[in-house]
Amino acid sequence: MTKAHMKLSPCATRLLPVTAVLMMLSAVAGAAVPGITGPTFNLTAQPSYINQPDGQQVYSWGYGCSGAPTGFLPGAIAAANCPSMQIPGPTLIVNEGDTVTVNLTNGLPAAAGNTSILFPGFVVTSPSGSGVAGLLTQEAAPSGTVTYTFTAGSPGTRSYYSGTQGDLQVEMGLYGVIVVLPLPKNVPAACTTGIHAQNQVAQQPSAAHAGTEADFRLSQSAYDHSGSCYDREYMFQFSEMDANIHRQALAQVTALTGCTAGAPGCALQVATEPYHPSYFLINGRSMPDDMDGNYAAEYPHQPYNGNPHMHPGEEVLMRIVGQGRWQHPFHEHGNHVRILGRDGNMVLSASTISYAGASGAEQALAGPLLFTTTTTPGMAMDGIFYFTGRGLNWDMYGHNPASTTDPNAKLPCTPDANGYNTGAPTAINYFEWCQDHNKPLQAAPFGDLPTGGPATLPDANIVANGAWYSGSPYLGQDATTRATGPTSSFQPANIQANPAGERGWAFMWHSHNEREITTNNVFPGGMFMMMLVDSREFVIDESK
Ligand SMILES: [Cu+2]
Repeated sequence: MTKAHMKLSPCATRLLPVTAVLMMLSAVAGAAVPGITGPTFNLTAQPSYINQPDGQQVYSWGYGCSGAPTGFLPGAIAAANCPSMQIPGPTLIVNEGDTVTVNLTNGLPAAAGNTSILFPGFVVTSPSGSGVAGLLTQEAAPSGTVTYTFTAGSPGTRSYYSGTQGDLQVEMGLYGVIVVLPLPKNVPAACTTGIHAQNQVAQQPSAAHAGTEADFRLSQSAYDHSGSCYDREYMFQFSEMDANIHRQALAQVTALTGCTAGAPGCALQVATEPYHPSYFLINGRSMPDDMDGNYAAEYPHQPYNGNPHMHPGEEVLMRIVGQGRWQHPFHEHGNHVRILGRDGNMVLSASTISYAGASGAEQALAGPLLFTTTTTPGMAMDGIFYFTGRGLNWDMYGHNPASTTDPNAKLPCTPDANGYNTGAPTAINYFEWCQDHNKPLQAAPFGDLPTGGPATLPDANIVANGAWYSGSPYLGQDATTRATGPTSSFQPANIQANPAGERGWAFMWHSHNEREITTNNVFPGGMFMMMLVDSREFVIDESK
Protein backbone atom coordinates (compact mmCIF):
# COMPACT_ATOMS: atom_id res chain seq x y z
CA MET A 1 0.00 0.00 0.00
CA THR A 2 1.13 3.52 -0.66
CA LYS A 3 0.91 6.91 0.94
CA ALA A 4 -1.77 7.74 -1.58
CA HIS A 5 -3.82 4.97 -0.06
CA MET A 6 -3.35 6.40 3.39
CA LYS A 7 -4.54 9.84 2.37
CA LEU A 8 -7.74 8.31 1.05
CA SER A 9 -8.16 6.07 4.03
CA PRO A 10 -11.10 6.78 6.29
CA CYS A 11 -8.94 5.89 9.25
CA ALA A 12 -7.22 9.23 9.26
CA THR A 13 -10.12 11.56 8.73
CA ARG A 14 -13.68 10.45 9.21
CA LEU A 15 -13.00 8.70 12.50
CA LEU A 16 -11.20 11.53 14.18
CA PRO A 17 -14.08 12.77 16.40
CA VAL A 18 -14.43 9.47 18.21
CA THR A 19 -10.81 9.47 19.32
CA ALA A 20 -11.39 11.21 22.62
CA VAL A 21 -14.16 8.80 23.55
CA LEU A 22 -12.01 5.80 22.77
CA MET A 23 -9.11 7.14 24.74
CA MET A 24 -11.25 7.49 27.83
CA LEU A 25 -12.46 3.93 27.54
CA SER A 26 -8.95 2.60 27.29
CA ALA A 27 -7.43 4.41 30.23
CA VAL A 28 -5.86 1.50 32.09
CA ALA A 29 -6.40 -1.72 30.20
CA GLY A 30 -3.44 -3.69 28.88
CA ALA A 31 -3.38 -6.92 26.99
CA ALA A 32 -0.45 -9.41 26.89
CA VAL A 33 -1.05 -13.07 25.89
CA PRO A 34 -2.97 -14.70 28.74
CA GLY A 35 -3.55 -18.43 28.76
CA ILE A 36 -3.36 -21.72 30.66
CA THR A 37 -0.42 -24.07 31.08
CA GLY A 38 -0.20 -27.81 30.47
CA PRO A 39 1.07 -30.05 29.15
CA THR A 40 -2.24 -31.78 30.00
CA PHE A 41 -5.44 -29.84 29.34
CA ASN A 42 -8.95 -30.85 30.39
CA LEU A 43 -11.33 -28.99 28.12
CA THR A 44 -15.05 -29.01 27.56
CA ALA A 45 -17.24 -27.70 24.76
CA GLN A 46 -20.33 -25.97 26.11
CA PRO A 47 -23.05 -23.47 25.17
CA SER A 48 -23.46 -20.06 26.73
CA TYR A 49 -24.05 -16.41 25.77
CA ILE A 50 -21.46 -13.80 24.85
CA ASN A 51 -21.92 -10.02 25.18
CA GLN A 52 -21.86 -7.57 22.33
CA PRO A 53 -21.73 -3.77 22.71
CA ASP A 54 -25.15 -3.33 21.07
CA GLY A 55 -26.61 -5.06 24.14
CA GLN A 56 -27.17 -8.43 22.47
CA GLN A 57 -26.46 -11.68 24.26
CA VAL A 58 -25.46 -14.05 21.48
CA TYR A 59 -26.02 -17.78 21.99
CA SER A 60 -22.70 -19.44 21.22
CA TRP A 61 -20.57 -22.53 21.76
CA GLY A 62 -17.07 -22.38 23.14
CA TYR A 63 -14.26 -24.44 24.61
CA GLY A 64 -13.50 -23.97 28.30
CA CYS A 65 -11.87 -25.67 31.28
CA SER A 66 -13.46 -28.67 32.98
CA GLY A 67 -11.82 -28.12 36.36
CA ALA A 68 -8.88 -25.94 37.35
CA PRO A 69 -6.05 -25.86 34.83
CA THR A 70 -2.44 -26.64 35.80
CA GLY A 71 -1.68 -22.93 35.89
CA PHE A 72 -2.02 -19.53 34.26
CA LEU A 73 0.45 -17.33 32.41
CA PRO A 74 1.63 -14.63 32.50
CA GLY A 75 1.94 -14.84 36.28
CA ALA A 76 1.69 -11.06 36.64
CA ILE A 77 -2.03 -11.17 35.79
CA ALA A 78 -3.58 -11.93 39.16
CA ALA A 79 -7.26 -12.22 38.20
CA ALA A 80 -6.85 -15.04 35.68
CA ASN A 81 -9.57 -17.65 35.41
CA CYS A 82 -10.78 -20.26 32.97
CA PRO A 83 -14.57 -20.59 32.71
CA SER A 84 -16.26 -23.72 31.38
CA MET A 85 -17.12 -21.87 28.17
CA GLN A 86 -15.20 -19.02 26.62
CA ILE A 87 -14.60 -17.43 23.20
CA PRO A 88 -11.92 -17.77 22.06
CA GLY A 89 -11.16 -21.05 23.81
CA PRO A 90 -8.38 -21.10 26.40
CA THR A 91 -4.97 -20.21 24.98
CA LEU A 92 -2.92 -23.38 25.54
CA ILE A 93 0.68 -22.52 26.49
CA VAL A 94 3.25 -25.32 26.24
CA ASN A 95 6.99 -25.72 25.81
CA GLU A 96 8.84 -26.95 22.78
CA GLY A 97 9.16 -30.74 23.01
CA ASP A 98 6.26 -31.24 25.43
CA THR A 99 4.02 -34.26 25.00
CA VAL A 100 0.66 -32.51 24.99
CA THR A 101 -2.55 -34.27 26.07
CA VAL A 102 -5.95 -32.69 25.53
CA ASN A 103 -8.99 -34.38 27.05
CA LEU A 104 -12.17 -32.97 25.53
CA THR A 105 -15.66 -33.51 26.99
CA ASN A 106 -18.66 -32.78 24.81
CA GLY A 107 -21.04 -30.62 26.86
CA LEU A 108 -22.99 -29.32 23.87
CA PRO A 109 -26.75 -30.00 23.61
CA ALA A 110 -27.50 -33.54 22.44
CA ALA A 111 -29.00 -32.21 19.20
CA ALA A 112 -25.64 -30.61 18.31
CA GLY A 113 -24.14 -34.08 17.91
CA ASN A 114 -20.45 -34.86 18.11
CA THR A 115 -17.63 -32.38 18.49
CA SER A 116 -13.83 -32.46 18.27
CA ILE A 117 -10.61 -30.42 18.01
CA LEU A 118 -8.15 -30.21 15.14
CA PHE A 119 -4.56 -29.19 15.87
CA PRO A 120 -3.18 -28.32 12.42
CA GLY A 121 0.60 -28.50 12.26
CA PHE A 122 0.90 -31.34 14.78
CA VAL A 123 0.81 -35.10 14.30
CA VAL A 124 -2.14 -35.97 16.53
CA THR A 125 -3.05 -39.42 17.78
CA SER A 126 -5.87 -40.60 20.00
CA PRO A 127 -5.47 -43.54 22.36
CA SER A 128 -7.27 -46.71 21.33
CA GLY A 129 -10.92 -46.57 22.32
CA SER A 130 -10.90 -42.79 22.72
CA GLY A 131 -13.95 -41.10 21.26
CA VAL A 132 -15.70 -42.11 18.06
CA ALA A 133 -14.42 -41.93 14.49
CA GLY A 134 -15.27 -38.73 12.65
CA LEU A 135 -14.59 -37.37 9.18
CA LEU A 136 -11.39 -35.50 10.08
CA THR A 137 -10.44 -36.76 13.54
CA GLN A 138 -11.72 -38.70 16.55
CA GLU A 139 -14.79 -37.02 18.04
CA ALA A 140 -16.54 -36.82 21.39
CA ALA A 141 -20.17 -37.95 21.26
CA PRO A 142 -22.71 -35.94 23.29
CA SER A 143 -21.66 -36.19 26.97
CA GLY A 144 -18.70 -38.30 25.82
CA THR A 145 -14.98 -37.63 25.80
CA VAL A 146 -12.05 -37.91 23.44
CA THR A 147 -8.30 -37.59 24.05
CA TYR A 148 -5.71 -36.14 21.71
CA THR A 149 -1.95 -36.42 22.16
CA PHE A 150 0.87 -34.86 20.17
CA THR A 151 4.39 -33.57 20.51
CA ALA A 152 4.83 -29.79 20.43
CA GLY A 153 7.77 -30.10 18.12
CA SER A 154 8.69 -26.51 17.38
CA PRO A 155 7.93 -23.03 18.77
CA GLY A 156 5.32 -20.67 17.37
CA THR A 157 1.63 -19.80 17.35
CA ARG A 158 -0.98 -22.12 15.85
CA SER A 159 -4.77 -22.22 15.82
CA TYR A 160 -6.98 -25.06 17.00
CA TYR A 161 -10.66 -25.45 16.15
CA SER A 162 -13.52 -27.89 15.79
CA GLY A 163 -13.05 -30.61 13.18
CA THR A 164 -16.74 -31.48 13.20
CA GLN A 165 -19.25 -29.66 10.97
CA GLY A 166 -16.93 -26.68 10.88
CA ASP A 167 -19.33 -24.38 9.02
CA LEU A 168 -21.54 -24.44 12.10
CA GLN A 169 -19.24 -25.29 15.03
CA VAL A 170 -16.44 -22.82 14.23
CA GLU A 171 -19.07 -20.17 13.52
CA MET A 172 -20.61 -20.86 16.93
CA GLY A 173 -17.23 -20.17 18.57
CA LEU A 174 -15.28 -23.42 18.85
CA TYR A 175 -11.73 -22.19 18.21
CA GLY A 176 -8.61 -21.15 20.11
CA VAL A 177 -4.84 -20.94 19.96
CA ILE A 178 -1.89 -23.00 21.13
CA VAL A 179 1.39 -21.21 21.81
CA VAL A 180 4.59 -23.27 21.85
CA LEU A 181 7.42 -21.50 23.66
CA PRO A 182 11.12 -22.08 23.01
CA LEU A 183 12.81 -24.00 25.82
CA PRO A 184 14.65 -21.48 28.03
CA LYS A 185 17.96 -23.04 27.00
CA ASN A 186 17.08 -22.38 23.36
CA VAL A 187 16.28 -18.67 23.81
CA PRO A 188 19.12 -16.92 21.96
CA ALA A 189 21.53 -14.88 24.06
CA ALA A 190 20.80 -11.94 21.77
CA CYS A 191 17.30 -11.78 23.29
CA THR A 192 18.40 -11.57 26.93
CA THR A 193 21.39 -9.23 26.54
CA GLY A 194 22.19 -5.97 24.79
CA ILE A 195 19.32 -3.75 23.70
CA HIS A 196 16.63 -6.22 24.81
CA ALA A 197 18.06 -6.40 28.35
CA GLN A 198 18.30 -2.62 28.31
CA ASN A 199 14.66 -2.28 27.22
CA GLN A 200 13.67 -4.24 30.33
CA VAL A 201 15.84 -1.97 32.52
CA ALA A 202 13.94 0.99 31.06
CA GLN A 203 10.71 -0.42 32.55
CA GLN A 204 12.04 -0.33 36.12
CA PRO A 205 11.68 2.59 38.58
CA SER A 206 13.88 5.52 37.68
CA ALA A 207 13.80 9.26 37.31
CA ALA A 208 11.53 8.67 34.30
CA HIS A 209 8.82 6.91 36.29
CA ALA A 210 8.19 5.59 39.77
CA GLY A 211 6.39 2.36 38.96
CA THR A 212 7.81 -1.04 38.11
CA GLU A 213 6.55 -2.66 34.96
CA ALA A 214 6.12 -6.39 35.33
CA ASP A 215 7.50 -8.56 32.54
CA PHE A 216 4.37 -9.89 30.84
CA ARG A 217 6.16 -11.90 28.18
CA LEU A 218 5.73 -15.65 27.92
CA SER A 219 9.33 -15.90 26.66
CA GLN A 220 12.03 -13.59 25.29
CA SER A 221 12.03 -15.00 21.78
CA ALA A 222 9.26 -16.33 19.55
CA TYR A 223 11.49 -18.99 17.99
CA ASP A 224 14.94 -20.51 18.54
CA HIS A 225 16.37 -17.70 16.45
CA SER A 226 18.17 -14.44 17.23
CA GLY A 227 15.93 -12.58 14.77
CA SER A 228 12.81 -13.36 16.84
CA CYS A 229 13.61 -11.47 20.08
CA TYR A 230 10.81 -9.37 21.53
CA ASP A 231 10.12 -6.94 24.39
CA ARG A 232 6.32 -7.21 24.67
CA GLU A 233 3.63 -9.42 23.11
CA TYR A 234 -0.04 -9.56 22.16
CA MET A 235 -2.52 -12.06 20.73
CA PHE A 236 -5.23 -11.10 18.26
CA GLN A 237 -7.75 -13.65 17.01
CA PHE A 238 -10.06 -12.45 14.27
CA SER A 239 -13.47 -13.93 13.59
CA GLU A 240 -16.95 -12.95 12.48
CA MET A 241 -20.43 -14.11 13.46
CA ASP A 242 -23.73 -14.23 11.58
CA ALA A 243 -26.28 -13.65 14.34
CA ASN A 244 -28.98 -15.34 12.26
CA ILE A 245 -27.10 -18.65 12.43
CA HIS A 246 -26.88 -18.33 16.20
CA ARG A 247 -30.62 -17.56 16.45
CA GLN A 248 -31.46 -20.62 14.37
CA ALA A 249 -29.22 -22.81 16.52
CA LEU A 250 -30.80 -21.56 19.75
CA ALA A 251 -34.35 -22.01 18.44
CA GLN A 252 -33.67 -25.58 17.32
CA VAL A 253 -31.73 -26.54 20.44
CA THR A 254 -34.60 -25.22 22.54
CA ALA A 255 -37.20 -27.10 20.50
CA LEU A 256 -35.17 -30.31 20.80
CA THR A 257 -34.48 -30.04 24.54
CA GLY A 258 -34.38 -33.49 26.10
CA CYS A 259 -34.06 -35.42 22.86
CA THR A 260 -31.85 -38.51 22.84
CA ALA A 261 -28.55 -38.14 21.03
CA GLY A 262 -28.61 -40.09 17.80
CA ALA A 263 -32.38 -40.67 17.89
CA PRO A 264 -34.32 -39.78 14.73
CA GLY A 265 -34.96 -36.03 14.61
CA CYS A 266 -32.45 -35.20 17.36
CA ALA A 267 -30.20 -33.18 15.05
CA LEU A 268 -29.80 -29.52 14.15
CA GLN A 269 -30.59 -28.37 10.62
CA VAL A 270 -29.09 -24.88 10.71
CA ALA A 271 -28.56 -23.18 7.36
CA THR A 272 -25.04 -21.68 7.30
CA GLU A 273 -25.53 -20.10 3.85
CA PRO A 274 -26.18 -17.41 2.78
CA TYR A 275 -23.62 -15.96 5.16
CA HIS A 276 -24.16 -12.39 6.41
CA PRO A 277 -21.93 -11.71 9.42
CA SER A 278 -23.04 -8.87 11.66
CA TYR A 279 -20.37 -9.06 14.37
CA PHE A 280 -16.64 -8.76 13.75
CA LEU A 281 -14.56 -9.85 16.69
CA ILE A 282 -11.07 -9.44 18.05
CA ASN A 283 -10.51 -12.10 20.73
CA GLY A 284 -14.27 -12.64 20.90
CA ARG A 285 -15.07 -8.99 21.63
CA SER A 286 -16.15 -6.00 19.51
CA MET A 287 -14.82 -2.46 19.90
CA PRO A 288 -15.02 -0.85 22.44
CA ASP A 289 -15.35 -3.95 24.64
CA ASP A 290 -11.99 -5.21 23.39
CA MET A 291 -10.35 -2.25 25.13
CA ASP A 292 -11.53 -3.36 28.57
CA GLY A 293 -9.25 -5.53 30.66
CA ASN A 294 -8.40 -9.19 30.42
CA TYR A 295 -10.81 -11.25 32.54
CA ALA A 296 -13.08 -8.20 33.01
CA ALA A 297 -16.18 -9.23 34.95
CA GLU A 298 -18.49 -7.76 32.29
CA TYR A 299 -17.48 -10.50 29.86
CA PRO A 300 -17.50 -13.79 31.81
CA HIS A 301 -17.20 -15.80 28.59
CA GLN A 302 -14.85 -13.46 26.67
CA PRO A 303 -11.81 -13.21 28.94
CA TYR A 304 -9.22 -11.92 26.45
CA ASN A 305 -8.98 -8.31 25.33
CA GLY A 306 -7.34 -6.45 22.43
CA ASN A 307 -5.66 -3.32 23.74
CA PRO A 308 -1.97 -3.07 22.88
CA HIS A 309 0.45 -0.61 24.44
CA MET A 310 4.16 -0.08 23.93
CA HIS A 311 7.00 2.33 24.58
CA PRO A 312 8.99 3.74 21.65
CA GLY A 313 11.78 1.39 20.62
CA GLU A 314 10.27 -1.83 21.93
CA GLU A 315 9.88 -4.76 19.58
CA VAL A 316 6.31 -5.98 19.96
CA LEU A 317 5.51 -9.58 19.06
CA MET A 318 2.04 -9.98 17.60
CA ARG A 319 0.46 -13.39 17.43
CA ILE A 320 -2.20 -12.85 14.74
CA VAL A 321 -4.68 -15.63 14.08
CA GLY A 322 -7.50 -15.91 11.57
CA GLN A 323 -10.47 -17.80 12.97
CA GLY A 324 -13.96 -17.95 11.56
CA ARG A 325 -14.67 -18.22 7.85
CA TRP A 326 -13.56 -14.95 6.28
CA GLN A 327 -10.24 -13.27 5.66
CA HIS A 328 -9.97 -9.92 7.44
CA PRO A 329 -7.50 -7.33 6.09
CA PHE A 330 -6.11 -6.04 9.35
CA HIS A 331 -4.33 -2.72 9.22
CA GLU A 332 -1.75 -1.85 11.87
CA HIS A 333 -1.17 1.89 11.55
CA GLY A 334 2.19 3.33 12.51
CA ASN A 335 4.48 0.86 10.77
CA HIS A 336 4.57 -2.33 8.77
CA VAL A 337 4.59 -5.68 10.57
CA ARG A 338 7.65 -7.86 9.97
CA ILE A 339 6.40 -11.42 9.63
CA LEU A 340 8.63 -13.93 11.45
CA GLY A 341 6.71 -17.09 10.67
CA ARG A 342 3.41 -18.66 9.76
CA ASP A 343 1.79 -21.59 11.57
CA GLY A 344 4.98 -22.13 13.56
CA ASN A 345 7.21 -22.18 10.50
CA MET A 346 9.76 -19.38 10.33
CA VAL A 347 10.07 -17.67 6.95
CA LEU A 348 13.84 -17.72 6.35
CA SER A 349 16.25 -16.93 3.56
CA ALA A 350 18.87 -19.38 2.29
CA SER A 351 21.52 -16.74 2.99
CA THR A 352 22.87 -16.14 6.47
CA ILE A 353 23.43 -13.08 8.62
CA SER A 354 24.78 -12.32 12.10
CA TYR A 355 22.10 -10.68 14.25
CA ALA A 356 23.11 -8.15 16.91
CA GLY A 357 24.25 -10.00 20.00
CA ALA A 358 24.15 -13.42 18.33
CA SER A 359 27.08 -15.80 18.69
CA GLY A 360 27.16 -16.75 15.02
CA ALA A 361 25.51 -16.49 11.64
CA GLU A 362 21.90 -17.65 11.22
CA GLN A 363 19.54 -17.84 8.28
CA ALA A 364 18.19 -14.36 7.62
CA LEU A 365 14.55 -13.45 8.23
CA ALA A 366 12.71 -13.43 4.91
CA GLY A 367 9.11 -12.74 5.94
CA PRO A 368 7.32 -9.83 4.27
CA LEU A 369 6.78 -6.40 5.79
CA LEU A 370 3.00 -6.20 5.81
CA PHE A 371 1.08 -2.93 5.84
CA THR A 372 -2.06 -5.03 6.19
CA THR A 373 -1.87 -8.43 7.87
CA THR A 374 -4.13 -10.91 6.15
CA THR A 375 -5.93 -13.00 8.72
CA THR A 376 -6.56 -16.07 6.61
CA PRO A 377 -8.97 -18.49 8.33
CA GLY A 378 -7.08 -21.07 10.31
CA MET A 379 -3.72 -19.41 9.78
CA ALA A 380 -1.51 -17.98 12.52
CA MET A 381 1.23 -15.41 11.95
CA ASP A 382 3.95 -14.22 14.29
CA GLY A 383 5.19 -10.73 13.47
CA ILE A 384 7.10 -7.82 15.00
CA PHE A 385 5.66 -4.29 15.21
CA TYR A 386 8.13 -1.50 15.91
CA PHE A 387 7.71 2.24 16.39
CA THR A 388 10.22 4.88 17.42
CA GLY A 389 8.98 8.15 15.91
CA ARG A 390 11.85 8.16 13.43
CA GLY A 391 11.03 10.20 10.35
CA LEU A 392 8.28 12.38 11.86
CA ASN A 393 10.38 15.51 11.31
CA TRP A 394 9.49 17.05 14.68
CA ASP A 395 10.57 16.38 18.23
CA MET A 396 7.96 13.92 19.48
CA TYR A 397 8.89 14.75 23.11
CA GLY A 398 8.54 18.52 22.65
CA HIS A 399 12.03 19.36 23.96
CA ASN A 400 12.74 23.07 24.19
CA PRO A 401 16.30 24.25 24.90
CA ALA A 402 14.96 27.72 25.71
CA SER A 403 12.79 26.53 28.58
CA THR A 404 13.50 28.11 31.94
CA THR A 405 11.04 26.06 33.98
CA ASP A 406 11.09 22.42 32.94
CA PRO A 407 14.31 20.41 33.32
CA ASN A 408 12.84 17.66 31.12
CA ALA A 409 12.70 20.17 28.28
CA LYS A 410 16.48 20.20 28.13
CA LEU A 411 17.19 16.46 28.19
CA PRO A 412 20.08 15.52 25.91
CA CYS A 413 19.79 13.21 22.91
CA THR A 414 23.01 11.38 22.09
CA PRO A 415 22.72 9.25 18.97
CA ASP A 416 23.98 5.68 18.99
CA ALA A 417 25.25 4.04 15.81
CA ASN A 418 21.65 3.83 14.57
CA GLY A 419 20.74 7.42 15.45
CA TYR A 420 18.77 6.68 18.64
CA ASN A 421 19.26 7.93 22.19
CA THR A 422 19.92 4.57 23.87
CA GLY A 423 22.82 5.46 26.18
CA ALA A 424 20.64 5.99 29.26
CA PRO A 425 17.76 3.48 29.54
CA THR A 426 16.38 5.32 32.57
CA ALA A 427 15.79 8.57 30.65
CA ILE A 428 12.28 9.62 29.60
CA ASN A 429 13.53 10.07 26.06
CA TYR A 430 15.29 6.70 25.88
CA PHE A 431 15.13 5.66 22.20
CA GLU A 432 14.43 9.17 20.90
CA TRP A 433 15.33 9.66 17.24
CA CYS A 434 18.03 12.30 17.71
CA GLN A 435 17.86 13.81 14.25
CA ASP A 436 14.55 15.45 15.22
CA HIS A 437 15.71 16.49 18.70
CA ASN A 438 14.62 20.05 19.63
CA LYS A 439 12.83 20.43 16.29
CA PRO A 440 9.41 22.12 16.87
CA LEU A 441 6.30 20.89 15.11
CA GLN A 442 5.46 24.37 13.77
CA ALA A 443 8.28 26.89 13.93
CA ALA A 444 6.10 29.61 12.39
CA PRO A 445 2.43 28.71 12.83
CA PHE A 446 -0.02 30.47 10.58
CA GLY A 447 -3.57 31.57 11.34
CA ASP A 448 -3.92 29.99 14.73
CA LEU A 449 -6.95 30.41 16.96
CA PRO A 450 -5.30 32.37 19.79
CA THR A 451 -4.38 35.08 17.30
CA GLY A 452 -7.89 35.39 15.94
CA GLY A 453 -8.07 32.69 13.32
CA PRO A 454 -8.75 31.42 10.81
CA ALA A 455 -8.60 27.92 12.27
CA THR A 456 -5.57 25.91 11.27
CA LEU A 457 -6.33 22.49 9.84
CA PRO A 458 -4.33 19.60 11.28
CA ASP A 459 -0.81 19.29 9.98
CA ALA A 460 -0.79 16.97 6.98
CA ASN A 461 2.03 15.01 8.60
CA ILE A 462 -0.22 14.14 11.48
CA VAL A 463 -3.29 13.27 9.49
CA ALA A 464 -1.69 11.40 6.63
CA ASN A 465 0.49 9.03 8.62
CA GLY A 466 -2.43 7.86 10.69
CA ALA A 467 -1.15 8.96 14.08
CA TRP A 468 -3.75 9.98 16.58
CA TYR A 469 -2.90 11.58 19.86
CA SER A 470 -4.50 12.43 23.15
CA GLY A 471 -4.89 16.12 22.38
CA SER A 472 -1.22 16.70 21.74
CA PRO A 473 1.26 15.79 19.02
CA TYR A 474 3.81 15.34 21.78
CA LEU A 475 4.57 12.30 23.88
CA GLY A 476 4.70 12.46 27.67
CA GLN A 477 2.68 13.99 30.47
CA ASP A 478 4.47 17.34 30.49
CA ALA A 479 5.52 17.35 26.86
CA THR A 480 3.01 20.01 25.88
CA THR A 481 4.30 22.44 28.49
CA ARG A 482 7.91 21.90 27.48
CA ALA A 483 7.08 22.24 23.78
CA THR A 484 8.10 25.16 21.64
CA GLY A 485 5.76 27.27 19.51
CA PRO A 486 3.50 29.58 21.56
CA THR A 487 0.42 29.97 19.40
CA SER A 488 -0.14 26.79 17.46
CA SER A 489 -3.62 25.31 17.61
CA PHE A 490 -1.91 22.19 18.96
CA GLN A 491 -0.34 24.11 21.80
CA PRO A 492 -1.41 24.39 25.45
CA ALA A 493 -4.41 26.73 25.05
CA ASN A 494 -6.28 24.06 23.13
CA ILE A 495 -5.04 20.95 24.88
CA GLN A 496 -7.51 18.18 25.46
CA ALA A 497 -5.94 15.39 27.45
CA ASN A 498 -7.72 12.04 27.71
CA PRO A 499 -7.03 10.16 29.87
CA ALA A 500 -5.46 12.59 32.32
CA GLY A 501 -2.53 10.37 33.27
CA GLU A 502 -1.51 9.31 29.80
CA ARG A 503 -0.14 11.19 26.81
CA GLY A 504 0.16 8.28 24.46
CA TRP A 505 -0.09 8.28 20.74
CA ALA A 506 -2.99 6.21 19.51
CA PHE A 507 -2.66 4.33 16.28
CA MET A 508 -5.91 3.00 14.93
CA TRP A 509 -5.66 -0.72 14.25
CA HIS A 510 -8.68 -1.95 12.34
CA SER A 511 -10.09 -4.12 9.60
CA HIS A 512 -9.66 -2.43 6.24
CA ASN A 513 -12.99 -3.87 5.18
CA GLU A 514 -14.98 -0.92 6.45
CA ARG A 515 -18.16 -2.84 7.17
CA GLU A 516 -16.09 -4.84 9.67
CA ILE A 517 -15.56 -1.78 11.86
CA THR A 518 -19.27 -1.82 12.69
CA THR A 519 -21.22 -3.72 15.32
CA ASN A 520 -24.50 -5.00 13.88
CA ASN A 521 -24.24 -2.24 11.24
CA VAL A 522 -23.54 0.54 13.74
CA PHE A 523 -20.29 2.46 13.47
CA PRO A 524 -17.86 2.45 15.22
CA GLY A 525 -17.45 -1.08 16.46
CA GLY A 526 -16.27 -4.48 15.37
CA MET A 527 -12.64 -5.16 14.48
CA PHE A 528 -11.17 -2.01 15.82
CA MET A 529 -8.63 -1.23 18.54
CA MET A 530 -5.91 1.25 19.36
CA MET A 531 -2.17 0.72 19.65
CA LEU A 532 -1.12 3.20 22.32
CA VAL A 533 2.50 4.29 22.15
CA ASP A 534 3.22 5.61 25.63
CA SER A 535 6.02 7.79 26.86
CA ARG A 536 8.37 6.12 29.33
CA GLU A 537 6.85 7.78 32.37
CA PHE A 538 3.56 5.98 31.72
CA VAL A 539 3.75 2.57 33.41
CA ILE A 540 2.15 -0.02 31.15
CA ASP A 541 0.23 -2.45 33.31
CA GLU A 542 -0.96 -5.40 31.24
CA SER A 543 -2.77 -6.97 34.19
CA LYS A 544 -5.82 -4.74 33.93
CU1 LIG B 1 -6.17 1.96 8.11
